[in-house]
Amino acid sequence: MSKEVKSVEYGLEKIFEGAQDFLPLLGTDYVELYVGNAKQAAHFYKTAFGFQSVAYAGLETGVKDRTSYVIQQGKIRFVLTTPLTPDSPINDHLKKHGDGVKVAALWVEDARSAFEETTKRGAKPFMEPTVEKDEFGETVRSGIYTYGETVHMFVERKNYNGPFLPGYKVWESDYKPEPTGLKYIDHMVGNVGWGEMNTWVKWYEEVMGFVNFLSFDDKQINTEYSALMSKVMSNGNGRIKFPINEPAEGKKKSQIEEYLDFYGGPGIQHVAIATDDIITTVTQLRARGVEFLSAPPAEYYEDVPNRLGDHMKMMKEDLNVIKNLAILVDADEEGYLLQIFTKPLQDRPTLFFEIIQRMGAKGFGAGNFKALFESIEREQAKRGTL
Ligand code: TYF
Ligand code: FE
Repeated sequence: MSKEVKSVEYGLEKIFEGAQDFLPLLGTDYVELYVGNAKQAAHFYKTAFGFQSVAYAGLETGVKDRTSYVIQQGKIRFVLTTPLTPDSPINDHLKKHGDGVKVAALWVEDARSAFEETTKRGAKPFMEPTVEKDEFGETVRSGIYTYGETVHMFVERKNYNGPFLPGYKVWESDYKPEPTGLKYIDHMVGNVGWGEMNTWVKWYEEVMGFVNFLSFDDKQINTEYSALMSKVMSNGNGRIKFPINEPAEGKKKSQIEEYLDFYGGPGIQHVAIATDDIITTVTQLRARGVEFLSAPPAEYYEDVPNRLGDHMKMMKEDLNVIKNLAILVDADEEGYLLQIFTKPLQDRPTLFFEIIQRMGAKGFGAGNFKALFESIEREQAKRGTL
């Protein structure tokens, strides 16, 4: 059931009551993927999604054991990292998890205090506060583990104005595919094991000072075959949202369990990226070969006016265009939202992207869950993992 967390207006921000401010977060800083071939992955994310080259670290910059490519679009910054030598610990991560998100980095005012405040509340350290310097200034970074082998880095960059982080050089590239309208990361979802969701909800509350502002149980999130539970954690200003999913018992295998099997444990399931023109974005992405989950049946779209109620009047998108692109539509009290999900972005059925356009709605498309999960199950059935 949806737990009500009161929110109040505070200046321009909505502040969730109950959230603690011992860990003030300025935003998402970067998302780092460990991948088998960073050069090819960078090309794929640039070509398919319209990211631009920003920075590079590797043999040419004196880094001996890995290569990292930094790409950006809007406020979204991805780092694609691959090991260069057999003894790099990144290989262990890759062997176990395949390509996936290693780091969800958060931009902070004070990375030392972020480390101290979270580790004293029980966070497992990943990296002690570390000063890094180059000709562009200095940064302080620290890091803690969250679920599985996933890490939150804290990045303090007020004394730095280089391309990315000290040690990286500008990556000049003549290849600049058109951006596709991707603006910022709306949320990042983690999948955790059976019975572990509430442990991680408590972890985000106690260690990070977050609040649980939306919950979905297996009565709400189920299809004929499978089920899951989900709780959305948010920081105080609502800018950082980390929903957490747990599999639930159904007639067949939950998509969360499939993820856990192939990822070898908990990890980040999807990164939701905001656009303010989903029709243009999705049209572009499709033209570049991005594959999306299949459309729900025609009745789903016939029911949209009913589901949107009053919000239908403010909907400016053409429902037929929405339908032809297989975009999903949902509404809550405050407005509506449009969303669509890619197929997995690598061979293992693990990480995928969501593209979302919020038109006032603050929710997560609960009204789409059934259609979405049925579409995921069609894919699971093809893989023989349902
Ligand atoms: O982030 C969310 O909650 C929505 C819906 O396995 C969702 O995007 C929930 C679970 C899931 C896929 C999408
Ligand atoms: Fe999502």
